[in-house]
Amino acid sequence: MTTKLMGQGVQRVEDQRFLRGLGRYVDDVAVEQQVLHAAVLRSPHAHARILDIDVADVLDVEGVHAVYTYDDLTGPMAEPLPLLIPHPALTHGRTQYALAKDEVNYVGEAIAFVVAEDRYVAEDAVARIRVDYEFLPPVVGIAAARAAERLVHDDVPGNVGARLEQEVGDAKAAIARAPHTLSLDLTVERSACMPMEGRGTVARWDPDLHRLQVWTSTQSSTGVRAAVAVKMGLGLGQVDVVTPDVGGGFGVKINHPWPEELLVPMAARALGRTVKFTEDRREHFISSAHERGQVHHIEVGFDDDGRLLGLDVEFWHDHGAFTPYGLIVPIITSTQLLGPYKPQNYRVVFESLYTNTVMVTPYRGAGRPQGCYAMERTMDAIAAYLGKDRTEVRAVNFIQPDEFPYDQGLIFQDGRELEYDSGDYPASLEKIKALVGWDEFPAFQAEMAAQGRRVGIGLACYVEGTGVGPYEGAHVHIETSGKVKVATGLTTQGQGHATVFAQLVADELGCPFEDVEVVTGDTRRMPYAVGTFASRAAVMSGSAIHLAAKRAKEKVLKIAAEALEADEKDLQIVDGVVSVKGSPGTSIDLGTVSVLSNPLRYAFDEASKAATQFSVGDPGKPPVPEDEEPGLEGKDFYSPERATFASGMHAVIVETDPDTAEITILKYAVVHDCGKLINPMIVEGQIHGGVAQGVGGALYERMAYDESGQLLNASFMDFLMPYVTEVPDGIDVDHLETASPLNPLGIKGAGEAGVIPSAAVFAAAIEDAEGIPITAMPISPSELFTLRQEHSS
Ligand code: MCN
Repeated sequence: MTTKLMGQGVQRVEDQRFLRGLGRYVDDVAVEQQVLHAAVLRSPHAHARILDIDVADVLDVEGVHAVYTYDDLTGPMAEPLPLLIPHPALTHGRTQYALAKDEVNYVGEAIAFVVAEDRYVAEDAVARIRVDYEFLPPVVGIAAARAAERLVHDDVPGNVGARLEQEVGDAKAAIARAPHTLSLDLTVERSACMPMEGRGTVARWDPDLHRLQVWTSTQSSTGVRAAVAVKMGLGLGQVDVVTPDVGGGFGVKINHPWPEELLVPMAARALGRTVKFTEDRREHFISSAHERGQVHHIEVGFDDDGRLLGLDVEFWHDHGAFTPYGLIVPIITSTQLLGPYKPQNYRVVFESLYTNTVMVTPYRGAGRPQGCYAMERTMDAIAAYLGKDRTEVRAVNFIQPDEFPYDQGLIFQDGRELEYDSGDYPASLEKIKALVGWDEFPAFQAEMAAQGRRVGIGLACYVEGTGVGPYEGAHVHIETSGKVKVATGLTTQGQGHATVFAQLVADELGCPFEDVEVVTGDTRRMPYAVGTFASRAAVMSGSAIHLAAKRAKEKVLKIAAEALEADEKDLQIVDGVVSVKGSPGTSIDLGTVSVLSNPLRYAFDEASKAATQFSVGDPGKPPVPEDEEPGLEGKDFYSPERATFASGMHAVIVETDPDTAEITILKYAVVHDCGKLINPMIVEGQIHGGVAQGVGGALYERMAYDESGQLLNASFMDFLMPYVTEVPDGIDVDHLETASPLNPLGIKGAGEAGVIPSAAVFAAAIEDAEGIPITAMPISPSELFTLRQEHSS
């Protein structure tokens, strides 16, 4: 028997291509001479009324083909962009127009769209557009939004887009009765992901077929297709969206559609030419999306052991100028903040606030990093207050392995109760303590202190609802060559999907791994799909692919049984050959079974695996068993009952320089439980990538807005990202595999885990090294330096 590939660290099939520069991104498609290029005029002001736009000078520029402003938009294109995830509490949801109408609400908002022979001409033409503005006072930051002395949207009182409260038990009463209480104020600054490839879209209109072909760098091809069809008054069947390689998404590319994803197809149809837009880095900073910015106030009551008796959390979420993704980020914070713990009484209330800054959409981790930070800092504060070990306080609050499924009593975005399916938090804690050397650390700290060096250790725990629905599908097709083509509608941004999905197909079908080719993000191949976000591909597409391969296998066995005159039950498939068990000579390969499944009987050349000629076969005999359709394929969809809960714990040891406040990572350890692993090497890669991103979020990255709403660090010269020199050399990862009972393979998601506990774990470690409370993240060396001075004075 062939060895099962699930669970093995199979090398990524994608890497050869990527490492040799053969990746094919949106900017690489449709590069023929005739392509027209687009550039966007963006608002230089955070808040202003548009009095007049003068484009008279633009069309005179040689090489300019068109210029569009709001007044040129018609029909659905002139309506606001869709609010993708509405929520009843979002009483004042607002989305932007593809091109600003009457008013601009953040620096970077698109005002005009120019299409020209090349990008240089387009940019020059943009510079000739004159706009008359009436300046309006901007609202920047959570404090200004709460003060509500100025409004972002005239018709949104107090700048409050939504207020949502949930309560389990009676938190305030429990806190009032508790033997010990604490209160904390914790801030996380706004930040954003920085994919190597920015946003980009190409569109071509076929006037004969009345079809639109779009290539776009997205996390949801089907989402873009739906938006383009709706906005351009086309049928879904008239729009094909292909997502080639994507150089990173991290959440920012799930916002479907971006204005440019609509304007490019609109211009392509109007001009009858292929049109392309590629975002530059400054545009990414000021006109894509940000996240993270939240301020939290926490009241907690606990007993002598640190057991949570009541937890009352209020937080304020900076939503930016618009709410395309509804309340998804703060709802995730509010419902997954509790992590692996079971407070007996919990109240959470948040306000989602408008500010004149770039809008917020989910960024890897999506609200969980903030929630984890709030909860874990509370745990650390309780331990410090009681003089207990931080791990002990956590352990007494864990949901125990025999308590699953565990219902926290909270309602998620979809209106359903949030229930954790499985986990083993005590076992994770033991593993992380061993991995980081928790018990040995105090001796090391004392030894270092004797040398005048400051070291600290931090630990943080989290859970992550992964693999959300509603569905994902897969199509498995065995070709006459014996090769297997697998199509899934979701897109891929570097997660190694082509490898893991091939592993699953090879396992189920019994074909060689090398014979499986995975196609993603092409609406022509899989028109019904949702997309890649919320760490859902492994659970959703993995399950759908497993089920589709199972169907294909059933069909293979039926046809082969007839061809081999054997009973299906006696057949096995090994290395792409179906044979009778115990009689290996009686066999037929998958390619030949595929030939047999076709009503047009091909004469097949075994050596070249090519069809040489065909006939219609025996007209009196159906090509496949009576209850089967022709063709050797399997298709299936998977729709989960609810999200499956992955979990994990991170620990870090840092050293802080007593003079310069430089923060050095001495050790970083991760214990992660994403259920059954498909490919541990890929999961570890995902975790390493997440940790690197988390290091950036915890120590360096913030969006530095000034009071007028200008983003002062909108370039890589000023926005600090960690380089390889700042990311720990060895990130030790250990796995726990608590199978999910919710899907056929027992898997849970892993793609966001690495980034969730970063702010929490670094704040804890720096606090331990310095002995001063860390309540605002990120914390760079200069901020640590200032904190020290404040504390010593
Ligand atoms: N996996 C596995 N076994 C499991 C769980 C996962 O082998 N039990 C594998 C999966 O098969 C997949 C990878 O690990 O190859 C991540 O799986 P999953 O958790 O399902 O996450 P998705 O594939 O849905 O990816 C989305 C997730 C998110 S939400 C963001 S944001 C993110 C991330 O993945 N953006 C990324 N990782 C990224 N990695 C790269 N390189 N680029 C991005 O933009």
